[in-house]
Amino acid sequence: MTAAADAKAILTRLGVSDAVWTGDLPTRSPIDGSSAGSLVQATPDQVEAAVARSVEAFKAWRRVPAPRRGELVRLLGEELRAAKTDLAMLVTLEAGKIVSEGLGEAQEMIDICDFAVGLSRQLYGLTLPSERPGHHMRETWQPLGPVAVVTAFNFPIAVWAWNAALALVCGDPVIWKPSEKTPLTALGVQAVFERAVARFGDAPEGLSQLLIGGREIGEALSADPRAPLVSATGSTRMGKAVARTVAGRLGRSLLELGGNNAMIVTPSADLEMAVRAIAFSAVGTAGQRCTSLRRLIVHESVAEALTARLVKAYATLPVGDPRKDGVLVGPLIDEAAVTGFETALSDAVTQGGQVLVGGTRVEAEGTYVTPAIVRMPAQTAVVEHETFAPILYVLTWSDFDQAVELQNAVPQGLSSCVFTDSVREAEAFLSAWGSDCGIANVNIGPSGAEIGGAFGGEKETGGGRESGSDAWKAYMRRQTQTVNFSADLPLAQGVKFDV
Ligand code: UN1
Repeated sequence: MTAAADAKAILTRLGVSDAVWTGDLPTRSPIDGSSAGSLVQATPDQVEAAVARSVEAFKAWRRVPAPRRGELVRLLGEELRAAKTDLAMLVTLEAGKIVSEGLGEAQEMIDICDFAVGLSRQLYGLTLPSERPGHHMRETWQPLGPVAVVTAFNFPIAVWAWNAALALVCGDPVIWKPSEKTPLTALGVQAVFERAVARFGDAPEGLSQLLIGGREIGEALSADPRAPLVSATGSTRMGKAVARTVAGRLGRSLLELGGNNAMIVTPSADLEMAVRAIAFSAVGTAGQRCTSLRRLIVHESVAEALTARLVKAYATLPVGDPRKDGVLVGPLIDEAAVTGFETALSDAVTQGGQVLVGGTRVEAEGTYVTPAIVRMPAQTAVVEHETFAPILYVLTWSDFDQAVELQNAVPQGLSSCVFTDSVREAEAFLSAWGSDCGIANVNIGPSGAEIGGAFGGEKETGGGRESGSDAWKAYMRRQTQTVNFSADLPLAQGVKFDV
């Protein structure tokens, strides 16, 4: 069976109707290039109707007590557990992740549901002392309204869950526009969501809607004032377009865009551990995570030893069908990604780079390449750019402050890490003058964050924070409330206004 046929069979098992296959959005598995057909896309009228339905759903959902809203997310978590292997396999078949990473992504959905269930009994505000006698002030978090969620191909389901689980407990309906490269996993998730809704019983219709299609859907949602929040994950170019449109109507956007993540390796680093961390973060998901390691900034005294070990490890990396046991590197998402990989490598060489290992297309059906390590003389233009493919640029340093400066001297600011046994270096890296990224790690790679922390980054990464900690606040509106329980009407700041 082709990968596409496998994916179609899973969708049928999850209860997705065959009617979805009667459209013109082509689908394709990067594993073997196979297609199971083309999908129906949402028309502009359907997008309009979905937003209208979401507005109605909001009117009902915001009245449901938050812990009861949490019950829906608890059921969603149960349904996701039951469907975990099917959804994970869809991720493998459609996005090309190895089985363990597909399962990890499905687990990330389950984890955020658990988090959101607990959150549904918190959503805490503040009480504040009023300067006026017999008055009471408090700060409350209220539901915001329909949330438009635009997701990327590389985490085709977890990022929806980060947004949806929080939005739903916060009292907001969701309208989901998945990447046109991964609509099948979205259809699978939507079917699982509908199961949770059926078990919940009295959820309003259209609490989470799926709109399959191209960028014009994202554009319509970004422009629509009925969606107070647009949460978008993808390229910096896309994010800037969303930000402009949403800002034009003074809406809120939550952006999670490109990363150009680095690891600083110091002389005291445990190189054995560093090699393992580098391999997972630079090569895992075929270098197609926002958090993938792209720059290795290594002290000159250990550069030779470390690169020699890495080259050895890369030389035997199992690249191939991600369904097979032992394979660690699946395909790139499509032909355009292979072209991007090849162009970046030839630019790197033009800019003085030396390819130490990998960097070639694998002759096979599907879009496979061998992960590359490139030694660079300096942080040239190609290194400052995020290429969504497994290319690791190696730069060297002699002074720690210089290494941190180099790390921070790129337009993106998502994730970062240092490998060191020195408390001074570790704490300096985590200090106000250290890493400028949203995520900073010590002795672990830059990728594979847990859901409990806020996820996102600075500068061209977009500034948004999703997932754990208090990221939920982006999905609510803050209200300052003052209640007068006295029989007088004193004014603030001592103002007198007697009529
Ligand atoms: C992404 O690449 O868009 O930290 C998200 C990680 C994953 C999420 C990545 N938990 O690598």
